[in-house]
Amino acid sequence: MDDHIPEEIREIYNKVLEGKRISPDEGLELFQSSRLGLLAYMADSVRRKKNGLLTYFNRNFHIEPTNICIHNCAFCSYRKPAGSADAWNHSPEEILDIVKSFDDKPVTEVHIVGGVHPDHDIDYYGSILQKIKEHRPELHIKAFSAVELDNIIKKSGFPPAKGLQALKRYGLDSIPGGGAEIFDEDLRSVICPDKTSSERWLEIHEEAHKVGIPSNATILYGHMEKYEHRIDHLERLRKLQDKTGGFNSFIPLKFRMENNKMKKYGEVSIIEDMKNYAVSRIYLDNFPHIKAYWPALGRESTSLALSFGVDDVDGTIDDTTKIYSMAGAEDQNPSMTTENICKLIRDAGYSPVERDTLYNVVKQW
Ligand code: V47
Repeated sequence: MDDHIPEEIREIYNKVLEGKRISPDEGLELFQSSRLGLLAYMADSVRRKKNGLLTYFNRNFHIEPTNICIHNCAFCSYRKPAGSADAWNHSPEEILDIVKSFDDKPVTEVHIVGGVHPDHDIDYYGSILQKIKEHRPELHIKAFSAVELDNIIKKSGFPPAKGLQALKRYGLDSIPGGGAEIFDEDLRSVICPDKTSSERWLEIHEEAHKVGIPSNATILYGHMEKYEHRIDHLERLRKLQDKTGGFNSFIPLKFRMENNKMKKYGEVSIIEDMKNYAVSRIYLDNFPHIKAYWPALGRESTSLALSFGVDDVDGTIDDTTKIYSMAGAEDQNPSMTTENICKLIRDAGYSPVERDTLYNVVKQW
């Protein structure tokens, strides 16, 4: 194999196979390399050292409390103005009713994320958490992106650690990775100008980790960013993970272009998707898991991504999220049975494992 490795990446290839960390310049070199098979081989070797052939999924559902939002991100297809016919804003009681509709299903996680409604505060979020925990204490609540948390913590007047501790007492178990978008400040000022800064996003995750709340991280890629911006994003995450160790998984989110103001950038190819998974796996040597979020990526690409470093495909979802169907993803009603997910994983040559949110094994399928 070594004879076929181009000179410019031979050193990087050796480093990756020896389990050594690569530098930002080396990460950039990998993005610029067009040798997709080689990237797959390197990323797969990193994933095998960490997770063998195991590929994780869980049984989960989403609740989106509102699609009304004080922010107006250019990539968002989901936000609606308050008062419009298709805007919604659920009360904590209505959210509990949605949770109750899953009483007869063996779900282990509810993922709650939505717009930043001007009226929501820490009491509203606390009430949601408390009601769910009273009703179904063992259900893991992965809730509220750092952008939602930023808003309610500011409103409460608490320092981040105190606000997060309060939410933890109400029942917050972990934080999803949304709102990271792309950390570069210049790009952020174009695609989500008035939103939580990168520094604040990282601060909230750091404080969460310190008070014992684990989290995920995302990147929104495939729009106007350059490879340098992706590496900068990965580097900021890798540094924070060195400090706290609180991230579970990294989730690259492919930009989908329908019904939003960024359609002019189009969507990147499947080659670019796979390259992005592979470089993410190789670069983030301190992240235990890389997730392909199938409702955003599509099922076939998700299956393929398993050969490019991905070891997690998220969950069954049960048709409970609208964020990606509105942005043009193939699955307009995203839902997979456990059998569908296991087949998708086996077809790619890997072994399906049902996990809980914190990657404890529920069942090896
Ligand atoms: O932050 C919004 C993205 C995110 C578009 O932690 C878009 O397990 C592409 O964070 N094209 C929210 N992406 C979803 C999210 C998430 C999803 C799955 C699992 C986890 C986890 C977290 O969705 C937003 C934004 O980056 N997004 N619009 C779009 N048009």
